[in-house]
Amino acid sequence: MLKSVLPENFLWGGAVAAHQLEGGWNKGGKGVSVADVMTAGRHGVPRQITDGVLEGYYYPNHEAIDFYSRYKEDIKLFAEMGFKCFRTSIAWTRIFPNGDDQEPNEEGLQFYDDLFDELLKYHIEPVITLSHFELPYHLVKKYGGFRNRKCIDFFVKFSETVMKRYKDKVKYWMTFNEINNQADTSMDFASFTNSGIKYEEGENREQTMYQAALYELIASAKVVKLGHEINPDFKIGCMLAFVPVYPYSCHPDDVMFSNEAMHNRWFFGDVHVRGTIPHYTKKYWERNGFEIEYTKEDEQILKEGTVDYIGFSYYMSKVVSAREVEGSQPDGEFGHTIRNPYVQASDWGWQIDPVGLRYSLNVLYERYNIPLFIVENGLGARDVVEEDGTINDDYRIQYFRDHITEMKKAVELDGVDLMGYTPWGCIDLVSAGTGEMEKRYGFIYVDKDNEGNGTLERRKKKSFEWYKHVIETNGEEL
Ligand code: P53
Repeated sequence: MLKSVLPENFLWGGAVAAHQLEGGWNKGGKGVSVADVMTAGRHGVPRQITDGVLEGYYYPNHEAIDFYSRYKEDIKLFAEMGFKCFRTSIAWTRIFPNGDDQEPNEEGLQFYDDLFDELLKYHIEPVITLSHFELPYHLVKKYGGFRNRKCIDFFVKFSETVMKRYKDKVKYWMTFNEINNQADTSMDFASFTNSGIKYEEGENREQTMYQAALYELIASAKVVKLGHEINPDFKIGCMLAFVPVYPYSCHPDDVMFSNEAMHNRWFFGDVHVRGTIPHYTKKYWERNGFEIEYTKEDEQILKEGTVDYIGFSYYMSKVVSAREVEGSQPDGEFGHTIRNPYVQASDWGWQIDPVGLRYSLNVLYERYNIPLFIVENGLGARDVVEEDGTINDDYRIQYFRDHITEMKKAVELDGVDLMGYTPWGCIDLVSAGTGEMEKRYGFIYVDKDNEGNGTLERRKKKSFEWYKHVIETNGEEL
């Protein structure tokens, strides 16, 4: 064995989410989730959210890649790559089809028992997200999603049910996937997928967002506390979408502006890790006259339910300026962003910035000093199947090589405590943002297109053998 920079027990693997690959949307007693009422969009064209499942629309998550019936075959391929862990989520609607049901659905519980057994057969550790854009649609219709405090209890009940059931099979958990996406209130997508919220005409979106987010943070804290009681060995983390925001220039106003912009990320991390609502957020609420409801008891729970580690996704960085400058483009979250001239972007406009990963690992670890886990990273790209059936995704290999190199520097040179690395969409799946199949991330190709045509056949890409070797050498040979 080569001497390596990364710890021996480093969790190499891959990441997915139930709704993006399972399919079987109405099988085994599963209820309708928010993902089941979203149509396909594409770059620049948002996914439509329909009022329930309607005739005449194409819903890409309904079948997805049919992992629901093919998971044994797929896990075998993950095992062949040498995965130490596999990150997926539990579809809430398989367990509580409506979200407010009295009793859980045994068939759904059994499905995940079988899935986890299959992983453990190959010594692959399941890493489980409790809520990954999969809220029961019934909770949207009846309660208005997480704008309603009742959703705290529904989430806690769901989490308690699965944590008890799988307490000897699953050790690593995360509560809410990319909980901070909703900070961008300009997109209907983020509030709907995070919190099951459809904004109403004229409502103060930001106030609603903060209220829902706080309820989720309280729910998360309750689950962390409860989880540790169920099994003291559990490691329970949060999950942040970490998109660092750089200042456009050394103009002090730009530097200050980027600092303020980062509050959209830190708020969520600060509550999860420090257990208190940060001073800048309280001031922001006050200045804007937001009335956010929470009790003394909630504050106590936040303190008692701080997370064990920070799971985060890293795909890109952004650039902001306090002024309109050349190359500014409108951005819902910050008014406008600027195209970074020093980095390339993907076909979907995501700026590829490997150094930004090392930067992110540093700022997160400096701020919080608890273990970090990169639970998503990767390149969404169009792949071509050659005449001979091969898929030569050298661009993807290059992306991973560059990011893993920077990740290793953060560990070796900067001393960051890093638990593992799970590239996103290790098998091609439905894009969350656009609903496309052809925004591919996988080491494994799935024969299916944006309209839903294809055999669903699986095929190894060139990156498959490459990643296998990376794991074999614990990241030494890239
Ligand atoms: P897609 C926005 C920004 C960063 C990550 O995204 C994001 C999003 C939402 O689209 O989502 C995460 O599929 C998310 C996954 C998602 C993945 O990144 O839009 O946790 O569910 O698939 C990639 O290319």
